[in-house]
Amino acid sequence: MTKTDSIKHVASPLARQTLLDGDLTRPVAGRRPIRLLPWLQVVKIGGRSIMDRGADAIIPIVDEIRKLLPEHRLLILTGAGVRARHVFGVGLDLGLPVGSLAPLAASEAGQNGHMLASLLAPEGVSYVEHPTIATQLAIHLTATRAVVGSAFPPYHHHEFPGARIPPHRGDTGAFLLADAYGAAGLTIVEDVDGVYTADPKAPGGETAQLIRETSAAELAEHKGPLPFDRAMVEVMATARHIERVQIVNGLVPGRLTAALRGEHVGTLVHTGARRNS
Ligand code: GWN
Ligand code: ATP
Repeated sequence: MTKTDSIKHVASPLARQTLLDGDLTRPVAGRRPIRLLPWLQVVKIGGRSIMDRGADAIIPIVDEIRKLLPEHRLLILTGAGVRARHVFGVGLDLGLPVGSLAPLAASEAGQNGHMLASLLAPEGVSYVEHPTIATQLAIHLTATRAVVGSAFPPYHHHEFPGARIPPHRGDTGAFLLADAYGAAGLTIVEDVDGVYTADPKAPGGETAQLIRETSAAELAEHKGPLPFDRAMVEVMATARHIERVQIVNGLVPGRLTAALRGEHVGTLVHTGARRNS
């Protein structure tokens, strides 16, 4: 056999079949992926719920994160907040497609990240860009205890066109990263104690009950609003590593610290991922 022939016939278990038939690909592609950063803790800080409140909410969180650094290696991701709501309003009025609105909102999430990282700079924490999160997180988190980034996934004009408001926002982006890296956990920091039966801040919300523990499957059936992206609930169903996410109130000192120590201090949402499956 000539050298050219042997190159043409590179052995590959997927070489002779369509990738569209799940029965054929499952023996090769059905295995659980490895955990790339099993020591990583991902923390999503709400844009509207925390960052938009300014110093009153941000400074205590920064103090808490500072004290957590010796215990954990953190990827801190910030959501977008009210400026993104404004840009959605103007953009929708102008008739812009969802793929044009997605990066506009994403840049607001980035702005919040830049501000948070500046406050943590004395601790050696910096904002890192999307490409750095994608390919150089390990080296950065070996050099320092935490980095900050934008929670938005960089879908841009690849955003799904089903809705006019980009469905994949900060919570979805944070979950996708945590699961892709096989992180130790994901904690979502909001301005409520967790998921309630209805929005506790809406009119009539005083009767809403806190749900201490639930699952993505149950939330998929929940008709009312949730304190995070609905798209995250969909992604949770097919998660590979992250078995549960905790939603905590970042306005109450100590809740984030307790959550990262494995305590149940907010709402636990179980995903579709199963240990050893
Ligand atoms: O700009 O604050 O990363 O980390 O989705 O893309 O819209 O970009 O279009 O590395 O690639 O505004 O410039 O901006 O927030 O996303 O970044 O400062 O190409 O570091 O240049 O995937 O930060 O930014 O907004 O995250 O979420 O230059 Mo920003 Mo965001 Mo910076 Mo990033 Mo988008 Mo880049 Mo990007 Mo764009
Ligand atoms: P972003 O990071 O995208 O800016 P965020 O995560 O900071 O957003 P919101 O998207 O505003 O914040 O979500 C938090 C809010 O969700 C809470 O302040 C609460 O009023 C509202 N909410 C709606 N439904 C519920 C619910 N079922 N349980 C708890 N809070 C809810």
